This record gives sequence, structure tokens and C-alpha cells, in this order.
Amino acid sequence: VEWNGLFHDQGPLYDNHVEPTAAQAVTLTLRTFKGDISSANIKYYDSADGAFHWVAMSWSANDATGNFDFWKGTIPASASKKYYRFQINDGSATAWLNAAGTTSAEPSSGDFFILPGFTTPAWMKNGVMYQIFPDRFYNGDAGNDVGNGQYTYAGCATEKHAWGSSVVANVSGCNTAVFFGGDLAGIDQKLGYIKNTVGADIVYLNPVFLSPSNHKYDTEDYMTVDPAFGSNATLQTLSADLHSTANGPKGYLVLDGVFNHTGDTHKWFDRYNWWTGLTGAYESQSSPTYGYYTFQSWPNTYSAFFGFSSMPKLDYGASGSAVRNAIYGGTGSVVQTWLKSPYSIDGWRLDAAQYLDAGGGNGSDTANHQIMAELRSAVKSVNANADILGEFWGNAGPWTAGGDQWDGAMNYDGFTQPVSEWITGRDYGGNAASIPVSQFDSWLHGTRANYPTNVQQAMSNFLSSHDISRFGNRAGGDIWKTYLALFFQMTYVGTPTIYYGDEYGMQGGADPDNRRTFDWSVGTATNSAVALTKKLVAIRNAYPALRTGSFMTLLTNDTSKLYAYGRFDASNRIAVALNNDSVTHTVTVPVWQLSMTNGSTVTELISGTHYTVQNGQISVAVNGHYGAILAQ
Ligand code: ARE
Ligand code: CA
Repeated sequence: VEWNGLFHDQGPLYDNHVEPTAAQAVTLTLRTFKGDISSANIKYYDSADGAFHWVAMSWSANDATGNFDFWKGTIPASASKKYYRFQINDGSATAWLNAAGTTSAEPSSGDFFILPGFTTPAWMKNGVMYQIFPDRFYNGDAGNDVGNGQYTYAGCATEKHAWGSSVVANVSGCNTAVFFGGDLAGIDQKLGYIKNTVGADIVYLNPVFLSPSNHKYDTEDYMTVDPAFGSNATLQTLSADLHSTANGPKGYLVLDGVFNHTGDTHKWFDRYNWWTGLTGAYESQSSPTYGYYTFQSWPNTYSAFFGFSSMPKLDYGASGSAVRNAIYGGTGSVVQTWLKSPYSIDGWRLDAAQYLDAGGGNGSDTANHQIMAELRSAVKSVNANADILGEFWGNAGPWTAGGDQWDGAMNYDGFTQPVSEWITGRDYGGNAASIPVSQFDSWLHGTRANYPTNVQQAMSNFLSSHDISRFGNRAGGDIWKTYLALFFQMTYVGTPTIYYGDEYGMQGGADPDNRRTFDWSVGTATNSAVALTKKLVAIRNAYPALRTGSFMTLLTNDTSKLYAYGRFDASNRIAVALNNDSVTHTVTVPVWQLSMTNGSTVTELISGTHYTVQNGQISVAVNGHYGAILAQ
């Protein structure tokens, strides 16, 4: 069996229902070299009977170039989850193919998923997200700025800083008590920049609810927008303006749901007796909310996020507990209230989601998954199109592969880390770590295989976040590395997510330096990286193949640091060529693998240059740290 001819993924040409209902049979297509094999079978595991089943495939067609055969087989409709792989025989040898790759021995993991009834939001799969740390983006209302000493945080007086400082001040031990005045009104005023200059349509905000810190991960009240950011009414306005098509494409709003822990000033805990007329868990063991937390020794020893005493951990108890109802279960719950009118947010990014648990446990267990499944039901019952984006830094398969918890996850593991190591030679922590392109490609292949296809397409793919150093920093200030990263981000599988300022290569080291104020003299339409971002987003928006099409590796060249891959569907075939070297290379892209015929024309979408396919290939000169997008 010629492995180089084999292809299948769950793109539209190879799977007729990537999100099947229980009533839809799934017809799968397998590609082989023409005449190479004598038979092929689908072997699938059906969770309904816990057994494997076989479907013999039949030959159906050749491709336009005459290089390939297509074989088809159908898995019958039913409500149960199924997992499949292919067995391919040529009369003398057998090959196996599944999401993890091709092997000669039968694989025991890495199968493709069929999860009837599981859908992820179309707007997330088709959108581009912009992440904002609200205190640092734009000060739209000087009237709500924090005053010096206005909050007390972790024993430190708060400090107010003027806008535009390029580095967050390092007040010893008091980093989190520094404020710059950014707010929701500022974000609202800059929607034109986000939607039209950058081209993003989804806005993800770091926490906005009442809290004494600048990051607001220690919530004091989930029902109130922090006054330094505006008010509940300002959030309502921002949501409406984002949804409106008046200032660009219809947008979507995702908020940060910090539900593993509250702040120690939350009224349920009330460590400093800031709330009058009630008694928090820290104040009395007879507090009505005493059971919301887990005390090893009341009052000073309690479960907390990473041991931070300012972040006491919620005890989720059993199904129907008061905490579960308050956070997501009941009609007046936090999760449901903000999803409903008049706020109508479109999704939740779940902070520290792996840890939510009962009895002070550290999560990632049966109780955690049950909480996540209940939370999903609560979200989807308000809005079936709302998105649930989990924060997890590794393989988030345990929360996504069952189709009953998250729609996607922050893709540190399958995007941020490999991109950083391949392009910058540093991991996302800034430490030296360099990988050749062949390893980059196999890393991507392996991490895609962890997820159902509709989850892969809703993973949040970012270069930086508020928890790691800036990509621009890891790239040593070389803006060309940002260009190359943008080419990959906007043509890869998953939701491109731009951490504010990454579109112009913002600098910054670890937390808190990764939260610098946005520089409005640099982040403009005429900035070369911003302009490239806009162009690449427009290309992504114009070609569904770049969002929901198949992904096929075409070329890895470790010596010249070249990568090429295809993205395609019934309407378009696109070959992307990337050059990670610092000098120009001519990349010879084997587009015969995409069934592009000799003599046919492709257009490079950045330059508009036309190329003709010859000998099944296109040769294109690509600048160092740049890319080419060849479409037909
Ligand atoms: C603050 C300061 C830091 C300082 C720290 C300790 O800002 O400079 O180092 O205190 O003094 C929030 C704030 C942070 C704040 C923190 C504690 O944003 O600024 O730090 O609260 O007060 C793990 C968790 C993951 C978590 C990361 C940071 O699993 O959930 O650590 N991320 C979320 C948010 C954060 C937020 C919180 C959680 C708390 O995104 O912004 O912090 O609500 C491996 C592991 C990961 C681990 C990761 C990083 O890869 O697999 O699980 O993530 O390392 O440690
Ligand atoms: Ca302000």
C-alpha cells in the first residue's frame, strides 16, 4: 500500500455529515493511489453495543488528474457515539489509517469521531476572536478611573497610572494593584478598530465583574460590572453595539467565567467584613454560605486556587447544590443571567475549568466532568448557539471528545506552543526550544487527532495570552516572525484569536508585563502587521475552505525550513506555502496531491499573481518569514 496516496479527514469532500444527527448515516470517502489497492474496510467501534463492526468500502471514482481512486463506505445512522479507522489491503500488505496517521499494525487509539447530535457554534468556527484585558486597551471614560488608594488589594494600596506607559510598573509585591483606566466604554469606542481595521468579529474579555484587582480573577460580585470598567448598562451597550452590523460585521461577545473560586471579598466569603448586613463563610461557621467553601481549619486554612488566599475555592457539592444553582443551575444563575437579554453574551471562557470540584478536590475527575456537563446543559438551554471555551493547557480531549462538555479549548498545546517553538525557537515561557518543521507538522497532526473535527475548528488559536510572554518578545522583536505566524494562524484549523496588540507585535515578558497598555500610535491601519492581519482575515473570511475545509500536509523541508499544506472543500483548493528561513526560497508545492490539474491556474491571494500548474507542481518564491496562499 502506497502510504503517500492515502488520505481521509472529516472535511466536506471526505465526510458527508461532519456533525450528523442521530438520523443521518455517515458516508466516508478514502483516497488511494489509482489501482494501488484491492479492498478497503471501515472498522468502527459502536458505543451502543461496545463492539467493533466492519463496513466494506466500494470503489466510487477517480480524481480529475487520474492519480487517485476514491472508495466509499457508509456507517448507518443511530444516536450512539462511534469511532472509526480504515483497513486498506493491496493483496500482499495491509495499512491502517486513522486520525493519528498511517500504520502497518492496527492502531489502538487516535480514531476519527462520530458524535451524533453534537454541534459546536458556527460563529466560533467561522469567526476571528480578539482578546482584551480591559484595564489596558482604551480609556473611554476618565470619569470611572480608579483613584489612588481607592481599592485595597492583598495588603497593597492601589495605584493609578497614566495611560500609555509602555511597561507595567513593578511595585514590589503589589503588581496586581496597578490600574491604567481602560474600560468597556473604551472597547465600545474602538469597535471600529476591532471590526474594520483588524477584521475580528468575536470579542473575548478578561474578567469584568466587581473585584479589587486589575485582572479581576478574584470576583467580589458576579452580578455587577466593576465600576472602574463601567456598569451593567455599559456592558449591555457594548454587547448591543458588537451585535449590531452598523459598524462592521455582526459581532459576538465572550466573557471570562471565573467559577473555580471567588475572591476573598465575595459576600459568600467576606474575609474583611466589607459587606454589611450579612455573614460570610470566613466570618462564622453558621454563615448560610459556610458550605460554599472547603475549610481544613476554619477560618484561616481553606482550599484556594493554587493556594492564593485571595481566591477561596468554591465547593460544588452534589448535583442541585446551592453553589451549582447559584453559578449555573437556576434561572437567576450567573451563567444564565449574562447569556439572557438584555446582556445577551454569546459564550463563556471557563477559567481554571479543570479544577471545579466538590469538597476541595482538585478536579479533572468524575465530579468535574459532571459539573462541566451540567454547565453545558444550562448554557445551551438558554442559547443553543452559545459557546463554551475551556481553559486547559494540555490535551483537552477529556472535556471535548465526548461531545457533552466544552465546544473548544484554549489551544496552548496544539497551536501556541508548536508555533512558538517552530517560528521563534522558544517555548511560550520564553525558554530556548526549537523544532524542525517535520516535528511541527507531526505535532499539529497529533494534537488535531485529540479532538472531534468540529472541536478542532472551534479551538482558540492564539500567539500570546495574558498568562504567557508575548509572541513579539519571544520573536526578539522581529516583526517578520509575526508576519509568518499570522499567515499560519489565519490559514490553520481553529479560531484565530488575537491577544490585543499581537497584531502589531506588542512586546512584553511574563505576567504582568504581558498586559501592557495598547499603543494607539502603533496599532493603526497603516502599521504593516495590522494591515497584513486585516488582509489575511479577509482571505480567511472569503474562503470557507480555510475554516472548515480539509487539512492536508503537502511538504516539509527541515533544511530550508519550508512548510506547505492544503485546505480544500467542494468550492476551492488552496495551497499555503510558508518560509521560516530568513532568506527567500522558491517553494515547489506538490499540488497534484490536491488534484490540481496541469495547466490549471492558481492565484496567490496576497500579491494577486497567477501561476500555472506544471508537472503537478507550482513553484513560488516566498520571502523569508513570509507565506504564499495559492487558491483555485
Ligand atoms: C499574580 C501575579 C503573577 C504572580 C502570581 C503569584 O499577576 O505575576 O506570579 O500572582 O504571585 C489570575 C491573574 C494573575 C495572578 C493570579 C493569582 O491573572 O495575574 O497572578 O490570578 O492571583 C495554571 C492554571 C490556570 C491559570 C494559570 C495562570 O491551571 O487556570 O495557571 N490561568 C487562569 C487565568 C489567569 C488567572 C487564573 C487562572 C486565576 O487565565 O490569568 O490568574 O483565576 C502549566 C499547567 C497549567 C498552568 C500553567 C501556568 O502549563 O499545565 O495548568 O496554568 O502551567 O502555570
Ligand atoms: Ca476609565
